[in-house]
Amino acid sequence: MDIKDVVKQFGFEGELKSVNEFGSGHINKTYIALYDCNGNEKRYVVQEINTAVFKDPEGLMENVFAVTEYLKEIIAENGGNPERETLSFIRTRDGKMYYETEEGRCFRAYVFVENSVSYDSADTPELFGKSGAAFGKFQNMLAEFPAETLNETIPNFHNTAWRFENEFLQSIFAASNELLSECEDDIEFVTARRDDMSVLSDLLEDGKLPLRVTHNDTKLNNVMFDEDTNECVCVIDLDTVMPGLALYDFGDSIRFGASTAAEDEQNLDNVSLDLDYFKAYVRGYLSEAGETLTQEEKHYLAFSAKLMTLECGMRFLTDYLNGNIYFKTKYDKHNLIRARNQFKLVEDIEGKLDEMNRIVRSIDLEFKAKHLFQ
Ligand code: ADP
Ligand code: GN1
Ligand code: MG
Repeated sequence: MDIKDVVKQFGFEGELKSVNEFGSGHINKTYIALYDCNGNEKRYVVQEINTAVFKDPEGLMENVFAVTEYLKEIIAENGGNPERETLSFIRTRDGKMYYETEEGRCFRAYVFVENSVSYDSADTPELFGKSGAAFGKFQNMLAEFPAETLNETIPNFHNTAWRFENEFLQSIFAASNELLSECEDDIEFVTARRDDMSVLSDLLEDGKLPLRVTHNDTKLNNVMFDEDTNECVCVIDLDTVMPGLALYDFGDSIRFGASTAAEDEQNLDNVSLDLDYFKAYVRGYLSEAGETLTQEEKHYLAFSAKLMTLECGMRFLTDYLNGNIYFKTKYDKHNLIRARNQFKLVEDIEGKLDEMNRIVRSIDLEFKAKHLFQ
């Protein structure tokens, strides 16, 4: 079905001018639909949900509608602009949360956040720090949301040990000898870090870390910034909002945004963890979430950056061994390049963990001291 016919299924105002593909996500397909509305340009975002990854689109849309409605109330109570500071989903003409074509393809639509941009990398630590504050605030706003009412759209999403046992090892068993010999060192790299994988899930199971409503995909390009002021406008890409650990969100942000290189940079000499970016993110994040987080959570912030990077690298490697069936790729070895990039970052983080822990402790103490004297 043509994308123009899909777009017409939603209750958009005006006359359709164009539909163009947009964004750099690895899973869904995003389009911007441009409308002429009495001489004014109006844009809408239409996305095709990747149903191979999100097998329950109904459950996914229930989550995003529930979370965005909840956020809108909090934003309005605090004097903010609910239409701009969270996503606004638009139903189909017949009132459904998403449109399903006869072939079973699923599309949903939301209001385009005008005058905003997303970044694949931050030019300055300050900008990255603002995304930390945005995700910290997002976490706080959802602190009282009844997590048990959310559908677990992808079970075990950040359960690294589960992914190792059930996905990574399976991909090794099924891979050809040729692939296995090409990836021998990479497989060894992951396996050598097996003990790290269950650290957070064990703490959760033992009740030492609280279950929270989390975003689970906290890449920098999932925050929209105001084009004029460069202040954060809203957090987007809510498909993976589920019960989880605050540490998943913190760690994944660092993995993506505090690296000195893009996720698929091939020259590994360019890949390392920038401590200034890390520091700025910790400051932004704790400025919003510092009072909500437990000491145990803060204790594992730096470690979570290592674990989320290892997990993501392992997922890229798994997909490479499986024949590239999950993440969008642009060339044959794209997933292998991404995996090696993440492993280089893991190694670098390992060498910097003590310093990262010192940074977290000192910023936390600084905020605590400020509160004492307020
Ligand atoms: P993906 O799952 O593919 O990452 P996203 O929901 O993050 O999809 O959307 C991809 C990109 O589209 C974002 O990085 C952002 O630049 C843009 N985008 C998404 N939603 C909006 C919106 N409501 N307003 C403006 N731009 C948006
Ligand atoms: C995917 O869709 P996107 O690009 O925001 C993936 C994340 C990975 C990320 C790696 C549902 O996110 O988990 O961390 O790629 N999303 C899903 O860049 O698997
Ligand atoms: Mg995204």
